Amino acid sequence: MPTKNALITGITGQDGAYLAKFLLEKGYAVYGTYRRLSTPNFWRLQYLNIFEQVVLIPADLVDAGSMVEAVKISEPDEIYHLAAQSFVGASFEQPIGTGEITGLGVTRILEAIRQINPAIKFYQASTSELYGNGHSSSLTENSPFQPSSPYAAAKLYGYWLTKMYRESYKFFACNGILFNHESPLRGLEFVTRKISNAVAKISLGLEKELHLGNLEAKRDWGYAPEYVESMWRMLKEKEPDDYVIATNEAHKVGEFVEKAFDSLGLDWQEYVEVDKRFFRPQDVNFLQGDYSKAKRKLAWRPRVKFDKLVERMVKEDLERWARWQKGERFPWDAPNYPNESNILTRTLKV
Ligand code: NAP
Ligand code: F7E
Repeated sequence: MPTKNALITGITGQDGAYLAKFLLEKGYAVYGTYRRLSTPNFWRLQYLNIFEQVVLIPADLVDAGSMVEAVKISEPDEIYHLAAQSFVGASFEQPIGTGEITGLGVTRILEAIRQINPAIKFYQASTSELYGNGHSSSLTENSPFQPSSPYAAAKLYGYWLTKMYRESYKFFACNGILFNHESPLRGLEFVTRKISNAVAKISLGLEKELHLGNLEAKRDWGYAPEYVESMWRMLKEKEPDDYVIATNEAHKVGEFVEKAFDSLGLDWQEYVEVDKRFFRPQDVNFLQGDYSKAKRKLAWRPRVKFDKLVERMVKEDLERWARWQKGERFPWDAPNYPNESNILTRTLKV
């Protein structure tokens, strides 16, 4: 018999799928919200072999009633609020939609909790993007926020609402300020997976070049399966609080590129083109997180660091494309993903 019910919003995303697997292994009954799309997006749950073990509830963050319904149906002890329009680049294209989903969506679920059962523990997926530009040293829970994109501004709203419900209504509500975390389940539009997928295809002769934007930006990249465990640990504490989750190392996008090509014996300079379509109206140049508080209070620390992460992502994409070439078919996003060369947007003009 499961001991507890967990509701994960955004169970079809990278973190949602890993967290679902983690919580199932802990004995939870796992419920997850998903959006109705013209083509279902369950590949990550299938890839992790957990699709049959979770209960799916259709809900959209812009539809308050559907969120209330999800909370009523699942009767959760814990809610992990991961659903969001999570792509920073797209938030410049769709700033209003991003505000509705990534910002106001948080209030919709907090209100559902307040009305149905204020004792539910709540995790909010906050982000290192809150810090924005203007920093050059490792960031802590006390560093100032200066959001530099519509995504970051929407997340800042969600961060404060979470804190506000904690203080006003005594909710057990935590902000996890997670720095970038990646994996073979990462969406293909994010730079790490875009690189690992392209490197794998290039090495097998399936692709000739890779177009990228700002190679100078530095990010603190960790491994997603480890980061979802920190979410659970936060909700296990006696008191609700906010925590930075990071590796305390920053690397340039260019370093990721070089390391990824290098891992398959290729020279990146022969394949990579800098393309102005992939620059943002404003980019965050440096992000590095100090996870001392999480280490001290949650006994959490990162294990997979930069080199291992790059190698792991390239290796898995290479194996997938090799299986694909042999005719094997399995749940996977890459074969259906368009070459970004034919995507035009306001900020990504040719
Ligand atoms: P992700 O892969 O992009 O997943 C986002 C999830 O949100 C997907 O399940 C998506 O559904 C769902 N979603 C999007 N719009 C929705 C809507 N209107 N209604 C309901 N669901 C909606 O993101 P992730 O990398 O797992 O990240 C999880 C959370 O952590 C996000 O809130 C993200 O902003 C935040 N975060 C991520 C990182 C990171 O480095 N990964 C770091 C800090 C914070 P579909 O599958 O239908 O698209
Ligand atoms: O960009 C640069 C880009 O899109 C990383 C989300 O999970 O982490 C993520 O946001 C860097 C940026 O992630 C390309 O300009 C260069 O400097 O992989 P990204 P992100 O913007 O850091 C945070 C913590 C979140 O909360 C978000 O939800 O890479 N870059 N060339 C590129 N980025 C992309 N996507 N594509 C390029 O071609």
